[in-house]
Amino acid sequence: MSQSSSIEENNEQVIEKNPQEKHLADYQPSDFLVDSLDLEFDLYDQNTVVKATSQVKRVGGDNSPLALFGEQLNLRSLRVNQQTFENYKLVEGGIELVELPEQFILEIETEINPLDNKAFEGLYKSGDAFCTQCEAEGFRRITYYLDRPDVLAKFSTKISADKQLYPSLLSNGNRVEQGDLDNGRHYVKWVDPFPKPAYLFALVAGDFDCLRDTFVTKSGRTVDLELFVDKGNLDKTAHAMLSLKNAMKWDETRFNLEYDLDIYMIVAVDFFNMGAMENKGLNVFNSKFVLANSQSATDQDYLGIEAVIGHEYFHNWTGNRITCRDWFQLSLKEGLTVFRDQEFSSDMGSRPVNRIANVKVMRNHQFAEDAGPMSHPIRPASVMEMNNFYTVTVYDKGSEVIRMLHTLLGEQKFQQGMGLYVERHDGQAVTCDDFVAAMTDASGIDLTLFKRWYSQSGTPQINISDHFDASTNSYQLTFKQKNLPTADQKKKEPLHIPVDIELLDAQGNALDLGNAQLTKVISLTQKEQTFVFKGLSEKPVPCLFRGFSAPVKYTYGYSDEQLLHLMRFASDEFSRWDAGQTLFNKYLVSNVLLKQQGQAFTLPTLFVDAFKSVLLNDQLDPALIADMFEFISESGAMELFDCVDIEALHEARNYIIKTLATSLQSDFVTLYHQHHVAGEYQPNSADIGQRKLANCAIAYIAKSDKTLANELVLKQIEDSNNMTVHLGALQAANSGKLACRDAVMADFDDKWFENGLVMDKWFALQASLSSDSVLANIEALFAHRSFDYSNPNRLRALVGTFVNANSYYFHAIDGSGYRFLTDQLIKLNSQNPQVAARLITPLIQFKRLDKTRIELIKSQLQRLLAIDDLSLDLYEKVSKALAQ
Ligand code: B3K
Ligand code: ZN
Repeated sequence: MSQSSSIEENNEQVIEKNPQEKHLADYQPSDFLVDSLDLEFDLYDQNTVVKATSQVKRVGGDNSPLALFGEQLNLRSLRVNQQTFENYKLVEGGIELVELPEQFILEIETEINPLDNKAFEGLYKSGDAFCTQCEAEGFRRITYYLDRPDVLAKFSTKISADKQLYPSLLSNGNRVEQGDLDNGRHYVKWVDPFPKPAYLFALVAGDFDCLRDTFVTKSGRTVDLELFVDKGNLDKTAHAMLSLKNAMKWDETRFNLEYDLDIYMIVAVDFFNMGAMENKGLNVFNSKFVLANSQSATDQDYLGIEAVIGHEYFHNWTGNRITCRDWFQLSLKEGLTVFRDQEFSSDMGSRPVNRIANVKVMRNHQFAEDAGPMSHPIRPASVMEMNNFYTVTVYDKGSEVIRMLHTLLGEQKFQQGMGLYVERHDGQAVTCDDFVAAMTDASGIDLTLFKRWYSQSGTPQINISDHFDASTNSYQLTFKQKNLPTADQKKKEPLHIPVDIELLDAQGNALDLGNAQLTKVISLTQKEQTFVFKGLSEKPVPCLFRGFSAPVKYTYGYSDEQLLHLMRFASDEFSRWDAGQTLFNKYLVSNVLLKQQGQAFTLPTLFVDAFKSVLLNDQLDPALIADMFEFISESGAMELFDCVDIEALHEARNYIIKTLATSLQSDFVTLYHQHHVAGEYQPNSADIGQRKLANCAIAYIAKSDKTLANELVLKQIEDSNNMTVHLGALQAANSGKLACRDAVMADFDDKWFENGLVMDKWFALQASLSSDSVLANIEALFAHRSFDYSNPNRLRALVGTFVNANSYYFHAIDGSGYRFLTDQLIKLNSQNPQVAARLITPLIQFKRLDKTRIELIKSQLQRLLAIDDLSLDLYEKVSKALAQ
């Protein structure tokens, strides 16, 4: 790959400009618009013919050429106003047409090869079915087109295919025509009445089972709901359908948004790069987020399905009806839609448990991204490969930014803002600025400063100190805000940070913060600010950033006693959990230091007592108790250090967990027996919480009394009537390396080897085994009867779990983990660069490692850089990592 670079002055920052980078600042509206696009597909495995007829008009740029994007296409013919047209040239990434009339009909015929498309972008085959994935820039692999989100056209789609092999021919909108053709073929024509960008186009052809249902909208329209799955999977569709109906109802109730078409279809496919895709009226889903029954899916799978079904459904308004002007605005739809799906899950289930799960994503993944070579604001300013920006920053931090707006405005004003946003922009392609403007105008709240969150990357660090003056009964809280430079941006400004606080007295009661308010949201807007609370008779324990009110790292010199106080008395259950996490992290860091100084690990009695009181608190939701015992991951914990000692971190973390397991063994055993749910499987919050706590307990028992745990595991498997309980036992056997481990793993394999999705759980267990032989096992498992290297789910389960969740072995000092991952990336680079670029993450986030490991990693990155046809997806990440 050839590179050249020039230096450009940009504000005060000197930024090296890579020619392959596209910049937000360079946005130009299109000189041409498309009123309608009529597509005809003649489907064949290796030579599908696509006829695209569009009505195009010039809206700007006097004589500029019409530049259409196109990749991997074989052009068969091109006509303008019914005449063969020759004023075009094929260029890198597309085609350029010149000397065009102001308004014209453009007909393009291309041929494509879906069978050979293993990148799963554009039209491809998933098993026996044809399906598409067009976001972000996949439509250009189907035909030459203005494949950009601000070009909205009315689509119609006619699909012809073999009738026996492909009885279902699906696309966006409403079915308007169908019939038989010669040679055993048939066709269906679809018309989508809503103008849309090409990334929302979808086509599916296959032989499916279908679950049908209906939903009556609040205005009384009946919508047909159709869920297509591979033959034989109908018994795994009920939960997805229920989730869809719940999502439709919830969006009407909470957001006042109603579905618009007469039909909503979801198709589950096995080969899919991500979770799912919100194509208008025809969602395509990774089967992982559709298929579930009690035998094959865990509680977590059920919750994941509810969240993703909700997410894609909510996109119908936040994404489809109102879309993005350009891809830099991705968080406009993704951050907002993640916020909406998080709220949906919280309203359907436990709010604190959901909040904890959201915050874990931030702390275990997003903070590291923000501190690494791919650091970017939620609205990136420059991008090489758009697929690289479907990130935890754009999605999850994006959602945190929306959540802060919600905190600052309150539900009522926030919903007024949403209403105004929809009223103003329905049918348009807009920007994040437009969204914030609607929020500002509806609420009357000035968000000028707040908007920095959209353009500034990095995790703010907030240091908090306090002072109590007994003579004046006043309490001062001082906040210092630090925004360190990141890989993409040197200069930083203070951000507008909402801090939700509560002050607790010695008895654990919340103090009056004025006007009988027991909690309060204060706004930080400067580098340093002090807030004074009057009329307090004692120094309180401050509960800060309740509910994780801002995506920041914060420190306050909490004593152990204060943390214990918060764990007991904070009114916000999230904050109780958070205090437990802070306590854990504090002793994780101190024990790592002890180890480095050659001293023995140690924990104070108070530490164990604090967690014991959690186990004994029968007022707490069992799910929350289980969460209190799930600590920051080893890779997430790297963020707690400037330079991390991998061995010491691993040992210290194990030591603390083992100490809790041993000291609280009898309590875990009691809880285990109390929370074992008998009877029919129900995926409701109460039962889910019980199973979660029982599985947590058995995992801890497996770390203290192996004989007892072995017995319990075998019995649990024998008695289990659902996957959650079965897998919980397996996890305990695997993480505790119990005597029965190999046998129960082999039994599971025998039982489930034909079900790839279930086997992913087994592959993930294999990959997370804490053993010197783990890597050799993984290499051998590539040949396992259930493994398929071209299936992204299998790869994520085996390779992804190892590199992300088995940090200690991934970072082995002999470099074997790094070499292994690089080998896989080289294999994947040409086949599926998108999946490769996702798997590389732990290899580029190396700045907190020691010199030896950094050198080992860099030499692997150099190896990647040297391969002939390195994809832009990998090049962007590798080059940024090496530039660090
Ligand atoms: N919008 C899709 C993601 C597309 C990713 C393209 N690489 C799924 C979602 O966020 O709902
Ligand atoms: Zn989304």
